[in-house]
Amino acid sequence: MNMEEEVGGEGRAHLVMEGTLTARDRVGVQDFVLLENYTSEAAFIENLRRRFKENLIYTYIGSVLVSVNPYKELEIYSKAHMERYRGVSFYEISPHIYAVSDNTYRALRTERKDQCILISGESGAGKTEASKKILQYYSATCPISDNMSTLRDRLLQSTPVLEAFGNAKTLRNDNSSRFGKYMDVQFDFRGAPIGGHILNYLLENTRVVHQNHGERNFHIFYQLLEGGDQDLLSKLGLERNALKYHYLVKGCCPRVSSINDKNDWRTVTKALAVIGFRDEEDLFNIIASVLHLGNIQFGEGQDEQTEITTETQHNYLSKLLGVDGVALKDALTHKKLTAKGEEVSMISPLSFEQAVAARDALAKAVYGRTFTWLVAQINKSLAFKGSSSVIGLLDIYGFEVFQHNSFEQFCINYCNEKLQQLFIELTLKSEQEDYEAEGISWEPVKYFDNKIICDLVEEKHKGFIAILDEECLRPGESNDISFLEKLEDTLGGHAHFVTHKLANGKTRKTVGREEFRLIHYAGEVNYSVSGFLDKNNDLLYRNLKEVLCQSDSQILRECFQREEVTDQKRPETAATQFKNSLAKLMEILMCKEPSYVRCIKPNDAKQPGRFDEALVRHQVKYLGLMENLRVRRAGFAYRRHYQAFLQRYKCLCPGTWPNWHGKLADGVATLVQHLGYKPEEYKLGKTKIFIRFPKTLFTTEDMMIFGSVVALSLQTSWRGYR
Ligand code: AD9
Ligand code: MG
Repeated sequence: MNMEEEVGGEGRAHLVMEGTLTARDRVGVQDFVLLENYTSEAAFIENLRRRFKENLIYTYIGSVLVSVNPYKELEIYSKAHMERYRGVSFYEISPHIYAVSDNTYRALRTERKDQCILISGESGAGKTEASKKILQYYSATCPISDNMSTLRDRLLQSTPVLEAFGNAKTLRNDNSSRFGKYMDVQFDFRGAPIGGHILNYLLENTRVVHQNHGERNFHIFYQLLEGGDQDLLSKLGLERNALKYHYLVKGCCPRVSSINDKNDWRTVTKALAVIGFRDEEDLFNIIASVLHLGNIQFGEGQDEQTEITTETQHNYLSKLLGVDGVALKDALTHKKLTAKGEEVSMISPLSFEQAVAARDALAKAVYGRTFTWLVAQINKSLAFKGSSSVIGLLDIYGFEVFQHNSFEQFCINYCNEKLQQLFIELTLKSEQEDYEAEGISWEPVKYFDNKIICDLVEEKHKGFIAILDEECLRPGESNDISFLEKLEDTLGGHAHFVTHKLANGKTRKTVGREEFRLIHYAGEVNYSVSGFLDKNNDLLYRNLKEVLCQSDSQILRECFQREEVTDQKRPETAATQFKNSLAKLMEILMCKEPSYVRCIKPNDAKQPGRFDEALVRHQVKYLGLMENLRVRRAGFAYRRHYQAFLQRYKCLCPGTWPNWHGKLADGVATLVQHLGYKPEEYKLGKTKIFIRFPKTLFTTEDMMIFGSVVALSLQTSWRGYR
């Protein structure tokens, strides 16, 4: 039983109880801005720990929700809980993901401004679960427009489909999202969901051909093999045994105890039907073709040329891809050399290693593009054209710092720099606007503006990505090390870029010779430069693209379009594509009112009840939570509308009790004078009182609790807290 139930299941009572000293000692404060020692990381973590032990997994920093993964089912997501949060003011009731959902929805309705909820945190922290809970909340509590119940089902069913194709078992999470996701939910003028749109980011498609020990490929492969009926498998030339497929055995764990692939297959095929999917056969052909591709082997043939030695696999492969077998064979073992700007020149045979790389590049491209195609199909089925207001949900990878960091971590951490910038701009801006609107003078907050790091990465011509792209333009002449040297030449001396070379000619021991370090807003990260060029380049040979754009498969023809082959322009590099899609995302988010959910993983063992302080401290740092709190506390800890403040505390002052008939501002002034507030403790704005220190509020709150007015106070409302 958690604290809420202990105090009678009434959130308001819970808050009041949390206001008392004894309860506060036990369950901590429900809003970090109430911490006396708000600059202390230790106090912050202790507050999280206390609450976690009491199953209170949610805590606020102002309006930011911090969520700690309980790794067990808590009885806090029922329909009754949803009802409890519906239409209730944010601070009136204990922190919850439903409070954020509801508050965002009401802001959309009343302020008529598009909203977004940004969910971040490291792998396994609970981002995807949080976003599902938000969607469930909306689908359970929002009105339904005429004929729109199917839309609601489609919105919900898009999740299992995307998870099947985009999630995988990793060491950190049995259901890890291997792509970033931004989803718009559209609402009509009555507040009913009427449409949706999904943007996907940076699918980790190297997983298609390689998995680390203890990890799996994307779920869909195992689901198909376990759940697909025998007729289907025979048609696809597949055996019901994951161990037979090279692409599925690299991580040595085809089965996972927490996953039931057979059941999940049923869920996914049903979900595809709900979404109105008609190309299932084509889609499963492609999934099967990737498995056959993995089993294609090469050997040495006549004239010492590389050739395919697995004829049966090749036959299945060309049939499933809907392409000419001879042409495919040719394209897997040869490459077309094109002189600058001209059409064909020479066909050159590939070495064994090159053929293996070409095969893997094809598998990654086929899978990756099919995933993007799938997102486009879901979007078609959710599409609504007409005027609507929008709540966006962003479920995207948090800051990543591993023992070994590479191109993927670089992209992810760059993304987090951009989100931090957005946070600073939007939060500080709205704080400032609030003070200005209320006519309150205040000291501007000093904070670290990470624009300098974003510029370092994305500046035209001399930024990190520009240098990387330039090196990719010199195939044969450049490699990862020459790229590192170029970085040193251009960025050396920048306050946020470091290599092993010190200015005095000596060597820095903490950065390897093939590494560089970026000093991110959240801390330092060393990246190994190895693989940067390959990962940034589009490695799929042109002749393979040519074969695929002539496929019989409708899906593949949409994924590999003729213009790509005929167009002489170089395709955009991975980093530039990512940079551009992030810029678009920032534009989308910038014009919305943001809410934040910061997720924390309490232990690496995925176990309930365990709170590993060192691990949590690491995340508090990389999520920038202390900085969040500092910004939030820089001005005034609390602000409340006069009416709400008077309503709650008027009983503490004979001058305002039982009713104040004059101006609200005068009533509040009378009240705080009576309570002995010192001038430096508060300010009176146009419509709100601003309280600088939490202690002031606690003292007042304690007077309410310990005085003879408990019963009365429980009936009064606590609205308009901010
Ligand atoms: V990743 O970056 O996609 O690898 P997420 O998305 O942050 O990661 P996810 O939401 O998938 O993590 O949560 C991981 C697991 O933690 C889930 O599969 C659940 O088993 C567990 N979890 C997360 N949140 C909750 C919760 N609120 N209640 C119960 C939870 N279990
Ligand atoms: Mg996830």
